[in-house]
Formats: sequence, C-alpha cells, structure tokens
Amino acid sequence: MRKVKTGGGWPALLYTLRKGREAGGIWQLWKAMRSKNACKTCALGMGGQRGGMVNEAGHFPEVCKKSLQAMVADMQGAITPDFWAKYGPDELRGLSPRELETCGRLTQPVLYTTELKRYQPISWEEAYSRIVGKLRELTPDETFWYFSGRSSNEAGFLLQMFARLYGTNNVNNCSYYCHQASGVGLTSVTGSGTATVTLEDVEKADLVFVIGGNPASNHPRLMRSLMSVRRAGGEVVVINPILETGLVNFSVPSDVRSMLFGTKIASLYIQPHIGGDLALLTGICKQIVETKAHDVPFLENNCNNWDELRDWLATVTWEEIIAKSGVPRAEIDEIAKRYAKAKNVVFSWTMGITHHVHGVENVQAIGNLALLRGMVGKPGAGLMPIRGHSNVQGIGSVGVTPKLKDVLFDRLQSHFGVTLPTSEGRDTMACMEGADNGELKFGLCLGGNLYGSNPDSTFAQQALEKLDTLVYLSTTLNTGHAFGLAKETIILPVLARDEEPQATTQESMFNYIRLSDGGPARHAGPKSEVEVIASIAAGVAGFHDRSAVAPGSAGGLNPHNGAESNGAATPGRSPGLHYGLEAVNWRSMQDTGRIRDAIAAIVPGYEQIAEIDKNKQEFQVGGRTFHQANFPTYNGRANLHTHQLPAIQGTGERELRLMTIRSEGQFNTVVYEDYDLYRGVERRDVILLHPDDIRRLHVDASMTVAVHGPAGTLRNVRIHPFEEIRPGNAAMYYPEANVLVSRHLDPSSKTPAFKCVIVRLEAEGLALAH
Ligand SMILES: Nc1nc2c(c(=O)[nH]1)N[C@H]1C(S)=C(S)[C@@H](COP(=O)(O)OP(=O)(O)OC[C@H]3O[C@@H](n4cnc5c(=O)[nH]c(N)nc54)[C@H](O)[C@@H]3O)O[C@H]1N2
Ligand SMILES: Nc1nc2c(c(=O)[nH]1)N[C@H]1C(S)=C(S)[C@@H](COP(=O)(O)OP(=O)(O)OC[C@H]3O[C@@H](n4cnc5c(=O)[nH]c(N)nc54)[C@H](O)[C@@H]3O)O[C@H]1N2
Ligand SMILES: [Mo]
Repeated sequence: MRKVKTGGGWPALLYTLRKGREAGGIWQLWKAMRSKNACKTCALGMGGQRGGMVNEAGHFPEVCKKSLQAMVADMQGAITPDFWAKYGPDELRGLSPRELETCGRLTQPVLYTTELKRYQPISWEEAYSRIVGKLRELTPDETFWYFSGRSSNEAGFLLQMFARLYGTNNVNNCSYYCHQASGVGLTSVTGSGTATVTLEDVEKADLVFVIGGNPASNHPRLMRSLMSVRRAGGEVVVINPILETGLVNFSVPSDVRSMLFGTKIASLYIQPHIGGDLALLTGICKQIVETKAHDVPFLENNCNNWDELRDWLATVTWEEIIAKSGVPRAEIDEIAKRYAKAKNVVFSWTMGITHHVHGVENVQAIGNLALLRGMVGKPGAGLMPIRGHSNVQGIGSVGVTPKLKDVLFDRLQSHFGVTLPTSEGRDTMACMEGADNGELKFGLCLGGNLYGSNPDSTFAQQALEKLDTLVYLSTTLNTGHAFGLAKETIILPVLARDEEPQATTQESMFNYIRLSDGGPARHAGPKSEVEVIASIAAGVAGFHDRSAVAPGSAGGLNPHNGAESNGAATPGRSPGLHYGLEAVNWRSMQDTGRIRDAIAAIVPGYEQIAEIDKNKQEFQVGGRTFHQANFPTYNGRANLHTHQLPAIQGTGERELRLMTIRSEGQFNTVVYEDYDLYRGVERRDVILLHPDDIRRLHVDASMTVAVHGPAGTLRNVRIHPFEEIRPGNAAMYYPEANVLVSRHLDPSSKTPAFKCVIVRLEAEGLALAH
C-alpha cells in the first residue's frame, strides 16, 4: 500500500460519499449529521444547538471521517432475532471487531449464562428482575460500575448517584485507561483537572506544542486550528517518536487552499525515544533557564517551588538528559530557542504522554515548561490535554470517579437529603483485580468495551468470567460481548444520543457544554440510558409500584429535587436503605431536566445547565479557563514540580520498546477498516519496525514473527518496514496488542503503560500471502 503524502484531503471527502450510500443515502446521512446533537466521537466537540458540523466559533463545515463512521454505525439495520440462534459466544469470537460492529444495532435485551452457553433474547422485565434480584442479594462493595465517555452527563450523573446510594464508591470511567494522568497531573499544577484554554486561545497562539499524539487521525478537526496558527506565521512543534504523515502535511477538507496545496503543519519535528519525554521536557526547561529566557517575576509571584526547580535544573546534567530522552543537545536547544521567542504558547498532549508509568510526572513536566515562561493564566496560552471520547470529560465532571470532590460530596448529600458512603472506591484496574480475586461479583458497564480496552487480555477475560453477573448497556456488539462474559451476562440495547426522547448534554475538552436535542428512535426496542438506569434504581429501591409515574410529573414528590416526601420506604428491604436510596423517587429522575437541576445545584461551574433546555444557551463551565494567573490552589499560585528522570527501557540486545496505537480506520476497540491510510499499512496483524531494527534483529518482511511481551505472546505477526519510527522503538495496533501489555500502572493515576511495552521477536516462518 502506498503511503499518502498528506493527511485529510480528497480521500476523506470521497469516503463521505461512500458512507452516505451505506447509511441509506447521502441525504439521510446529511440530515443526521446536521441535527442539533453533539458529535459522537472525539472530545474536541462540535454540533449541538448550532447544528451538526459547526464548532463553538460558528465555523462550518467541520467534518471528520470518524464522526461519519459513528453515525453510519448507528444508522444500520437491527440485529434480527434469528441472529442469536446462529451466533453464540464461540461464533462471535470468530468475528473481527469490524464484523461485530456491523452485525447491526442491538434492539432486544439478551441473556447469556454458562448453562445456556449462548445468548437468548429476553424481555425487559426479565432483564430488570434478574439485575435487581442480584443487586438486592449482594453487599454493595461486591459490585462495580464502569462508564465509557459516550453517555450523557445526565446518564452519568444518575448512575453514579444510584451506585453510591446503593452503597458503593466502585464507580469509575474509561479515563483510568486514558487521560487520568492528565487530570491528576493538572490538578497538582493548577488545582483544576482540565484544559486551561478555549478553542479561541489555540487559534490566537503563535506556538503550539503537540506532544505524544496524532491529532491528524484522532482529532482531525484540531488540524484546522493548527493550520490557522501556521498561516498567521506561528509555529507548531511536534514531539513524537513516529514521524506522522498528517502532522507533517495535512489537507483540511473544509479549506480550498489547503485542499489544493496541502498545509505544512509541523515547523519542527522532534523524535525522542518512547518514554523519553520527561527527560526531554526537563532539558528544554534547563536550556530556557540557562539562556535566561524564563519569566522570573511570574515565577516569583505566581508559582510555588521555584527555588527547588531552579536548583534541580542546575544539578541535572546534560549527559543524563540526552541519554534518557534520546534527543541530541542541538535539537533541545532548537526547541528552546523557538519557545523563547514565542509570545503565546499552547501545550497540547495525548496518550504518548499519559500511557506511561510516569504519566503524571510527564504532565507536570509540561506544566513546568509552560509556567517557566508564564504561559498559563493569560489569553492565547495554556495547557490542553486533547481528550478522547466525546463526553469523557463531562462524565468525570458530574461525579463518575471513585472519590467525589468534597464540594460535590457535600452538595449531593444536602440536595437529596441522603448520606453517601465513605468507603474507598476502586479505580478500573482495581475492579478487574477484585473480579479476579472473587471480591467483586457484579459489574455494570454503561457503554464502552471494558474487556477490549484492558491491558493483559488473557487476564481481563479470566477476571470477567469469574463475575456472577455482568450487565452491558450497548448500542452495537463489540469484542467484550464475545470475550468478556460473566456466568450471567445481560446486554441491554440503548439509544444513541441523537435518538434520545429528551434533551441531554455533553462537555467538550474545552469545558464547553453542548445541548443535544435527541431525535426519533431509529429502531423499536432500545431504551434511553436514563430510563434503564432509573428502572434498575427504582427496582432496587423498591418502587416497582410507582413505575407508572411519567417522566416530568412530580408524582407526590418534592418538585425541586425528586426526594421522596411521604416516607414510603420499606425498612430492611434493600442494601441502600442506609444511605437513603429509598428516599429518592427514581422514576421521576428519568426526566433529564430534573437531573440537570440537580447537576446545576451540585457541580461547581455548571450552574447554567439548569436553564439550558429552555434558553438553548450553550456555555463554558465556570472557573476552569485561566486567562489570569490566579489558580484554585491553596494560595492561588501554580505548582512547579521536580522529578528524577527515568532511564530509557528496553535497551537489551534483542529488545524493542513497543507502543500500542490507533490507526486512522478505528475508533478505540471498534475497527472500521483494516488499513491505516496515513501510515500506509494494509493490515493490523503487523509490527511496525525501523529498517535498522529489522537488520539488528535478523528478521525480514518476508517472514512472520512471534512477539513476546510481558503478559503474553502474539504469533503470526508480519513485519512492516517503517522508516518513520525512531530506531529501537516499534508500534502495533490496539486493541489486538493488549495480549502483550502488562498490568503495570502509573502509581499516582493508575493508568497502564500502554505505550511502553518491552518485547522480543522470535522468527517463525514465511509470511504467506492472503
Ligand atoms: N480516529 C480515531 N480518533 C480517536 C480515537 C480512535 O481510536 N480513533 N480514540 C479517541 C480516544 S479515546 C483518545 S484517548 C484519543 C487518542 O489519541 P492519540 O493519543 O493521538 O492516539 P494514540 O494512537 O494512542 O497515539 C499515540 C501517539 O503517541 C505517540 N507516542 C507513543 N509513545 C510515545 C512517547 O513515549 N512519547 C511521545 N511523545 N509520543 C508517543 C505515537 O507515535 C502516536 O502518534 O483519540 C480519540 N480519537
Ligand atoms: N493497548 C492499548 N489499550 C488501550 C488504549 C491504547 O492506546 N492502547 N487506549 C485506551 C483508551 S485511551 C481508552 S479511552 C479505552 C477505550 O475504552 P472504552 O470506552 O471502554 O471502549 P470503546 O471501544 O470506546 O467502546 C465502544 C463501545 O461503546 C458502545 N457505545 C457506543 N456508543 C454508545 C452510546 O451512545 N451509549 C452506550 N451505552 N454505548 C455506546 C458500543 O457498544 C461500542 O462497541 O481503551 C484503552 N485501552
Ligand atoms: Mo481515550
């Protein structure tokens, strides 16, 4: 396959036409894409009340392939009842992620048990009764609740509140495998866990750092902003062990000049070794201070720990920095030179920074670099984690974390007149470990693919199989439904956000809240997420008899907060009684307006959400964008940090450092296409190796190899010679490569080191063409 010379461009437009046919016509797809709903894919965010494909600055059309793919997947036909007679778990395991996704929309609840050995359609009543029965039998800390970032703020809020009042804090979201290190790192720097900038700030910058990410394929709409920065004479510095085609040159589909001639994106491209960023960032800081380009008044007036950082930068040697980053001194000086002359600088980063055992330290080092020149706390400059799922940030904001922030905890208690549990909740890996050692018996996944996203796939399968009950709320099938099976597994079909009967909200990575109108359901059968959650909660709380209360009607309840006012609780019936589970009328809480009232009262900065469905005013969450150097830390100053530099791993004679990455043709565990357009790779069962490593390891492209990693081995892997990767480093595609990845976590954020897996190759035989 020939590698394309530019990202985006005509292939992206032609793809749109092809997808249109799959969706039942271009017009159908256009209408769906233009509806007033937030885009379903990445957290850059678009759509909402300005209409689909419009960003918050009003720019139209904003398009990317991934948003089309996600839409077309939701527009496909339904899985027919006879499907389940033909496809049991064994057959599903034989299907690829793409085949699973294209089986169709889930429309009926299905049940698998180890006795049945297959899936069988069941009624919603039976599904609820099994789930409620199990929850009433267990102690709350035997359960866990995993959330993907696709669901709405309303569904996220309601489910975490139910889980807590039921009695457990084992509540977490996919962030633990994604940007948790950014949240923890940023909080330790500024006191706030999200981006300090808006989209407008990015476009005002005269230098943008893109560290450890491939936005050309994973956040293509950011490319338009990077193009604007370059056109205004600004710079883009990329730090990435792979020279990514789309970061070198990109054709922005919505810009004629860019489409015709392409746009140069990176003005400087630096390729460190995998894991070398902490040393590299420290080196740039050292050079900035040595050349006196730092902002001393800012450091003295607005930062804590400046003396410590200054002393540490004076102590750490250039030899250490160069050896541990893999970047020569001249290149470090070159980055520092460009940084020193820029006036407004935005620092962005993605998984190449967070997926390491020192992920939090990486983020803190980016914070140091920005603070050294006063680049946080003014317009046009700041810190910007480029987040993943479209609402992963909102899910976190509304309380889907094991430990609630103190203010959320207190306000949730007082708003509903309940008591919350104070036990320590589990992060995602702690849930997997609890499932494996028998401490956990029940799990519920609101979207996502917990099995597929886990490191150490063999362990993940084995752990989930030990659970008594696992419930999935899903739109389509994924590998989790084939491999992540508990003794009793129930899949509940849910509506996508643009099919919801009521409005919902989503939060972008710029802290911008969008309102999605919802729309007509495409199939009879799937239910709205909030309805499913409210039904389960009502069942556990013992309000079966109240199920007739229509959403929106107060039904004899305190109209302001849904709290029960007539004391109808039946003592001793459910575990959550202790916390006030029965004091909430869960049926009334399936009204998303009522949930938003609660969110407005409980989540700081979210006050305006109470009126959003009436005034249609989308807004920026208060208190998170820093255009002034006044930070929510104990003394209003930002924190600098010092770190010991980790050595480069995997330097043994036969070793390679392996990163597990996404192709342009997938969205997380959902693989839409086997080829990786921008890297010119045709298949997924490959390892991308630099020609120098191919020679060093005495392998070649005509053979297959076994790749041995810390958690397991992948056989029959083909070698794809890849000049663009820094020698000594290799890449394979996620989720397939999760067989190899160990459960080694960053101790502070509990994020797995998906990007630094030490592997060895063993030659197998000739690669046969097929
Ligand atoms: N098309 C598409 N878009 C997506 C997704 C998708 O699967 N497909 N997923 C969404 C989600 S949930 C997320 S979190 C984001 C992920 O977005 P990205 O983080 O861009 O995705 P990855 O493929 O994990 O990317 C890793 C990039 O980090 C680089 N890298 C690897 N190791 C290192 C390192 O040690 N240092 C540095 N500096 N760089 C390194 C790799 O070369 C690669 O370019 O994308 C979101 N958008
Ligand atoms: N080796 C390796 N592993 C990784 C990564 C890596 O880079 N390398 N990346 C990690 C990252 S960044 C992340 S975010 C995780 C991804 O982790 P997850 O979020 O758990 O996984 P996804 O594949 O995004 O989940 C997709 C599924 O969500 C369901 N879905 C889609 N839309 C909706 C909806 O509207 N409602 C509901 N209820 N369900 C819906 C569909 O069934 C679909 O199959 O994986 C992590 N794992
Ligand atoms: Mo992610």
